Amino acid sequence: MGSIDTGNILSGLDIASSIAEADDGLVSENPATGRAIACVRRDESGKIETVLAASRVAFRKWREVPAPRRGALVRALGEQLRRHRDLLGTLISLETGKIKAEGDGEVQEMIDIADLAVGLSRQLYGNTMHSERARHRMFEQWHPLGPVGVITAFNFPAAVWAWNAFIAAVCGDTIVWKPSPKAPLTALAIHRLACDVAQQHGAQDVFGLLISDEAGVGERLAGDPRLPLLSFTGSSAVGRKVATAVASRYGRSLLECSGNNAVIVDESADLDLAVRAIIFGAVGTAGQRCTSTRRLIVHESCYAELIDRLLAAYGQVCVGDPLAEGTLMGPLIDAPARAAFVAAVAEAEAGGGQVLCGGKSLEGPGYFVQPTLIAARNDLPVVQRETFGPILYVMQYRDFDQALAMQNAVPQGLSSALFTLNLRHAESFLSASGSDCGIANINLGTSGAEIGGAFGGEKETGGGREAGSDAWKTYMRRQTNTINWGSDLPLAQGIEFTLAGNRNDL
Ligand code: UN1
Repeated sequence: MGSIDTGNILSGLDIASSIAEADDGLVSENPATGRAIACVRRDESGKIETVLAASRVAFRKWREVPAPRRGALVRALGEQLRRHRDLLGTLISLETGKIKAEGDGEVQEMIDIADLAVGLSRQLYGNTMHSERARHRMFEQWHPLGPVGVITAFNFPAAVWAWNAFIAAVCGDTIVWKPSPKAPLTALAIHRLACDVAQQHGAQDVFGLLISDEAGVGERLAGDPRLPLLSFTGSSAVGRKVATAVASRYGRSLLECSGNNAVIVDESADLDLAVRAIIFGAVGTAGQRCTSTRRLIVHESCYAELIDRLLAAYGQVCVGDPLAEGTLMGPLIDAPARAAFVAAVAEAEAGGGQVLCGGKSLEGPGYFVQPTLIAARNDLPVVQRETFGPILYVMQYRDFDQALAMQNAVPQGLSSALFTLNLRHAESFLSASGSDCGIANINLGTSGAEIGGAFGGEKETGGGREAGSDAWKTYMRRQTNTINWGSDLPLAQGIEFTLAGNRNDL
């Protein structure tokens, strides 16, 4: 870590001047050392008003810019991200503790969604329908929605903003971003790049930013009718409050909340594939993805072998400096996250769970813990919850239907995976009575989705869909148009509506 020159990174990303000199700013901490990286100016609560007002003014202009030209701005921003991929990837790694390859991967995810959004800017298609009335034409249009609030979490401090911001921008919306107060430097760096590009395209204030650790800021955004859409990534508990507040003002919310993702391994599975996918899913990002693998449901015939192989693999996971080569797992984000990990292990043990490996937090600076396997029942309360850490609960099953039922028997519904070479199991897993999750994979893990598909999940995950496919529709308002180009006024459903005494020609 000593070899990393933070000053160079901050100046390379042109945010050195945004760092507060005073000590009373928001501290960005390096979770690998527990030490401050820098102190960032907090936005005072008055700034919310300024940012929202500016976003509204910018929206009036931005919505009139042709969509392909809006796409040109996003393309330029994608180019900037390509140029800054290494620096930004390092900053993400430094600030969140994810390993450098994953920090870089997150920037790549931004670049990918930029490419998708640019293409989309020429494809915001509406349907045309055949009218039942003669000389009538009927069609739908998708119009920009307005300023979109985007509240993101620490674990994907960059990519999730890009999923929202790039799609929203080509849709003609402006964006007000409240990043996690645990990753303010990444937010500043991205915002800096975005504002520079927006400025060059005459699109000031399309991208707004609010850096704050006050709980009230999120609530204010949720309650503000100037944000017709609020995209929220975080826990289901907070998501429920956001959804309620937004719904009570007839706003739209896009929720991406907790996951409790399972991998099922059946008796026909290719265990080489399964072991690799499980390790990436459960240990990658120190188990701090919403898509992280949290439960492993294994057929009794291969349970012993798979556990043996996992134990061997877990023993080789190098935990340490996220920026050092060879490290596979960095620290948890902060002391409360580490405490939650320790508490979850204790709760699982108290409930009859058996720690097969790991289970401890590590001494020394930083918030490191051990990658952990626990044999535990699916219905234990701690197994039913999402703990953001590298804990994988393992369990056995006998019949495939039982495995499916176990996989679905949690309150969350984000991601799921089945390892099988059995066609019937695979199709059954993907069928209407199979996995109840927003994401269901065969022979690959629960995490690491590509941006081309719609991303999100059901039940307490919140039902939102971000990124690819037709997720863009959430960022626009649909208008159905009918034009009568004839000289009669026929009514739909063949209704006759004639004034008494008049000729029947209405
Ligand atoms: C998240 O953890 O909030 O599928 C997003 C994945 C990543 C995104 C995770 N592409 O794991």
